[in-house]
Amino acid sequence: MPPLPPDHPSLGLYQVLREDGTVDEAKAPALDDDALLALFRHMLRIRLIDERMLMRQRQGKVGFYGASTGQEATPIATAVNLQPQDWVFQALREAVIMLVRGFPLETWLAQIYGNSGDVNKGRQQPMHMAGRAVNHVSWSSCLGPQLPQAVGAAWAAKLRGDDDVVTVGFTGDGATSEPDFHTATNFAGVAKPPCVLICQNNHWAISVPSSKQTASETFAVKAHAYGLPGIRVDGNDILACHAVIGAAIERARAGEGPTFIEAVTYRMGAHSSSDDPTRYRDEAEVEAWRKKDPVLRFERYLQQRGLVDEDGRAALEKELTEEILAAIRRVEELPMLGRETLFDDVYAERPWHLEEQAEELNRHPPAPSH
Ligand SMILES: Cc1ncc(C[n+]2csc(CCOP(=O)(O)OP(=O)(O)O)c2C)c(N)n1
Repeated sequence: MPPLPPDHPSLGLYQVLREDGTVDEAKAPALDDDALLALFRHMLRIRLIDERMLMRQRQGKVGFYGASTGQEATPIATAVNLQPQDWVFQALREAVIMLVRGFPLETWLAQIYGNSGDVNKGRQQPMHMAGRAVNHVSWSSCLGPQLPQAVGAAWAAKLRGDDDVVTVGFTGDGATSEPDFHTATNFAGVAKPPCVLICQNNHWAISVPSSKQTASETFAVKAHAYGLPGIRVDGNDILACHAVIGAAIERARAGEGPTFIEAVTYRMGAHSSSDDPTRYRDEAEVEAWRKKDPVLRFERYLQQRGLVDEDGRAALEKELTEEILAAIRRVEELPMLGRETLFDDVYAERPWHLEEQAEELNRHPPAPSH
């Protein structure tokens, strides 16, 4: 078989927004000014949430945080292309999708605190969000399962005749080395359910660079071996992400099968609040990627279109910061969950052995709070 041409979608890089903020008009998705401004608002909002929550983690208010800084374009472009009946299976850095789909900020933040405002009742690691109201499934923290889950849910929708449902599953570049990636992509190729699988290639899996993760030229090219289209998109270009992910979702909805997308991006901060990236990566590399910052790049474009100026940005940042700080304040006032809730939701009716354990727990006074 002849080699794939170098401009093949799985080897090239689909880009709409150049780094100077100018646009390739022929490829630009048809978005009006309001839609463009909404994208910018979502991007700035999660950027500010990430900043604030990392501070709260350092202040000892929350135990863990995984920021999406530098990677905002892909999840936001996904979210705005979804319909309410669609399902999302996130990895660590896509929780913003819930917010874009209308999940309340306060309830979202409460998951990070694991307090009584958390719909998961404090049973999940922070940032492993779930929200039934927006069809968003919690990440288990094991790398990989969200892909077979997305493929399986899409296949179930197809078997049930729910023809208008699309599922989206996310993975990092590191998690493509897990068996689940191969199982899911193979199954997607064979069963052709209505799903989109997205790899956020942020170049690092904690301290392991993507160059050590695979000998393939790209991650997208792997999809071809499994019989589905693989497309490589500039993950720091929200217009390119919008066009490519939007088309893949539409394709899935039209019954034309799954797509695998590699979004080429960069984790600008630490892997999580438990990580110190200065131990393993070069500051010059971070600096080079900072110049490709997806928020700044999009802002340059909006400035050129006359949609945002310095004052407008400052006003928006002020408004969003006030919203975020007020939500944080309210969430921090919520009580922690009572320990008796430990036994809730395990069974529809509580069996005798859990009843016994709950009674025994009640006989012991609660530990003093710190
Ligand atoms: C099966 C499994 N192995 C190892 C880990 C530990 N671990 C947590 S995150 C991570 C790196 C993930 O990298 P990547 O998939 O590229 O996603 P990113 O965090 O960069 O978004 C590792 C190795 C894990 N959670 N699960």
